[in-house]
Amino acid sequence: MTGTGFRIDKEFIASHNGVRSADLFRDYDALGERLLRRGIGIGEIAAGAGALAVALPSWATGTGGTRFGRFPGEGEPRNVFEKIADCATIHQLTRITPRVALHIPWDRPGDPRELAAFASSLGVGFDAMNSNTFEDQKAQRLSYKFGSLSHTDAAVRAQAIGHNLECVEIGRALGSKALSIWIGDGGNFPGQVDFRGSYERYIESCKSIYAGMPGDWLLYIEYKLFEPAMYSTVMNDWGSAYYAATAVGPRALCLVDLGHHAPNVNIEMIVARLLHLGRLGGFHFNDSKYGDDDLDSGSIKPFQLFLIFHELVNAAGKGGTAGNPGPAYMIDQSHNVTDPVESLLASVEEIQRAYVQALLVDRAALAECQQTNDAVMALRTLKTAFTTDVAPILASVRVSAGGAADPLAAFRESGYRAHKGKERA
Ligand code: PSV
Ligand code: MN
Repeated sequence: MTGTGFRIDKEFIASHNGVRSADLFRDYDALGERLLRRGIGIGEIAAGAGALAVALPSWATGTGGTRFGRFPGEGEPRNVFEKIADCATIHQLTRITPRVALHIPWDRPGDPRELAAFASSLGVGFDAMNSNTFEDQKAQRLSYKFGSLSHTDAAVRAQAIGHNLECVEIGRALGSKALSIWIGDGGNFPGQVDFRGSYERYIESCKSIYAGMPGDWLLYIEYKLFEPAMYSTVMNDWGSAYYAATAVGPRALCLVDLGHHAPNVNIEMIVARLLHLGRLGGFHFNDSKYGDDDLDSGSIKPFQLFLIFHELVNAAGKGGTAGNPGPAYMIDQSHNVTDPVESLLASVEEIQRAYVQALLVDRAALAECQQTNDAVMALRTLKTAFTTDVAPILASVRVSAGGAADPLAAFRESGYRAHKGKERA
């Protein structure tokens, strides 16, 4: 088993928190007083904040890149063990990222049991398995150049199905309970792909995968409007994902990757629709300005992130998540110019912030505004929650759970990356 190398120790976190604790208590109490005036008990909100869990993507711990280049930083993880170690560090500082979503084959473990033991020794487990039939691997028999699960050739489809089932097998040994499927299948030119035929073949392939999954596993169907196919994508939008999920089976659900929509699409409304239909599986959080930019969560459209959580909290309160087995929150980002661990720390904080702000919405007041068609006050009700500085709640929840008051600052102060620079030559 690989060693972990440098780890941030508990004493370091305690001293980081120690110098901040007096200010933090004051800020928390002041916020508690302000919230009480709005009829909100800060303790209940803090409990909600602490219960949130966000999965980290194994593939985002190293520098991503674009097709124009990649600029890796010092001390990046060289293998899946080092990626898990980085994810565990993020969990150590934030306390709400206890699981890692693994990508096969990028992070294929030699012995899954060894990896599971290693992860567990660092206090993390595994979330959804992510298959990859959008690239060809060395020694792969048949090419995915013209598709995988929807390919016209049954042999290619069988190979892609086999790969997904292999991901399930690895996931079983790791303690995962879900498989996420995202395909790059589609066409670059009008006429290239038979829209109906390819969609049918995709659904049939998903049915075969589903049939091979254990009975307590979930299948997440991820859609994306374009790229790598530039004209048409087989699994292109939430409606296609929704129908496919219903055709495949009750444990097939839709996965909403925020970057997989055209700019300005009303994603929060898609979330509401999928909740309504009982097929919301989960999220790949990230942010974007133009397309599937994979920027850090909350960096471009924090209000959108808040509105998404508002729909989720709203539905939970109304029992509207029945049929949606607690959406899986995962991050899917590509870090090109930042330290990936820093980007993930910042993203986790933004996701938790948006969730906590959503918990603050005065839902009775909002319902009244909606009933009376008071648009101005409806928006103000949402904005009152969205503009509340909930940082003291986030920090105090982290500190109570043994995490860092300021994860980003703690990470930098710890010298983690410099240590890894030496270890990961
Ligand atoms: C490509 O867009 C992508 O980001 C998909 O969202 C997958 O979830 C991810 O890659 C990893 O396979
Ligand atoms: Mn994704």
